[in-house]
Amino acid sequence: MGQLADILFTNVNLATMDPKSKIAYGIVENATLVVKNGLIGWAGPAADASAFEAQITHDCAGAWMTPGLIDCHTHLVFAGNRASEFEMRLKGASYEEIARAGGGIVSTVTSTRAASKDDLIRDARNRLAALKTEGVTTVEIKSGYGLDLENETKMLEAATALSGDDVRILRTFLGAHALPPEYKDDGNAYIDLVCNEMIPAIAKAQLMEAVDGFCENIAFSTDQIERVLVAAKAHGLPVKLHAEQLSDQGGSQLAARYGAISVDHLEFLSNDGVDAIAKSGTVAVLLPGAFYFLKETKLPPIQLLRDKNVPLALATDCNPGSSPITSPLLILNMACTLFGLTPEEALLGMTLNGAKALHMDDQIGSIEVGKRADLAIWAIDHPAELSYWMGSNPLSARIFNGKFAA
Ligand code: DI6
Ligand code: FE
Repeated sequence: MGQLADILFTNVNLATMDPKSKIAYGIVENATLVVKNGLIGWAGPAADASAFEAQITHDCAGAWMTPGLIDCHTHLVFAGNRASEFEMRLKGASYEEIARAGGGIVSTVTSTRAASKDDLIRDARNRLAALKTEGVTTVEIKSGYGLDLENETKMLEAATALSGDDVRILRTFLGAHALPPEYKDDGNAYIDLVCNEMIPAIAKAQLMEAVDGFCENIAFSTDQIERVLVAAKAHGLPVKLHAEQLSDQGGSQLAARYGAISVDHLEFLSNDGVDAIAKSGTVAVLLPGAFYFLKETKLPPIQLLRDKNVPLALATDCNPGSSPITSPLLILNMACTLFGLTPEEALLGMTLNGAKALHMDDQIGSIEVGKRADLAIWAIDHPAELSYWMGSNPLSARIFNGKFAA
């Protein structure tokens, strides 16, 4: 009798994204993969596989398997939409002008505050379904459209309710996203609320895995953000930062000093900023969807980041203002066409480096023995196709925690 397995995948080509592999994409052709107890039990060339006896044997008929995709930066929970601002921008108004005139993030805050938790869950579930349809198995969801304890809690509870037996959700508290109308002209008082009331209460309720902020002219200064990072650290929480999206504020250097797991956006990242995050081991999360939708022209310093070996992750940044995008495959394509990533770098950005941006790379993000069996099977002839097709979806199956998931 062979070794027992839960699922045996045969006749499959693997893009393992295993960092130990010397081969592009960590490719193993004509492979076998074994799932046991929700984990990857064995993976390698079929010729090397010993006899396995499985409850389910799935003949992949030459299809490709990758790690399940990871969307490490989203604002998936929100109410309403901002199509009218899209129209205003097309008539010449800028994202910053709209924000300063009381639209932008604050308009989504108004609709999110008015929505019930069930409304938020229902709308976000549709967007989550779209992500899953394209092979996503892990999603990070930020708060940041409540901007008071009650509504930030409601958002994070909605995010919690979305996690289930077919997807992994990680929650990030983004109280320092924008200044709520009731604190107009008093950013410091709002940051007091974030640090002294919201972070302690949300930490106590165990509703977040990390803390984020928006360091920008139209949001919070480095001094204000530093107080948020200090409060997060005091609660033992890892930090991330929206940095250098519309201007260079030095947010990345600040985040690096606090050992941030990621800094995100980075179009205006300076050489000093690159040096700082390279030293702190911080992941650079690139968000080409927001770059595209805001018609930005300044590119993140990709070559410098590569030269300094900064891990590059990619995400949809799904949100109603700057990136109303629920297609991770489109993001892979945009990363290549707009930012010049190779298809291999792009896939790494939505697998292993996405996992790194969530401090989860010991458990997910690559096909390696002992990691969670979060997998995607694709009807393609080469993994570069994942970045190549636009508007078609070659996913043929998604496996979450060792089980076939819809
Ligand atoms: N930067 C972004 O691109 C999103 N948040 C942020 O800090 C935009 C959020 C929005 O416009 O609703
Ligand atoms: Fe964002």
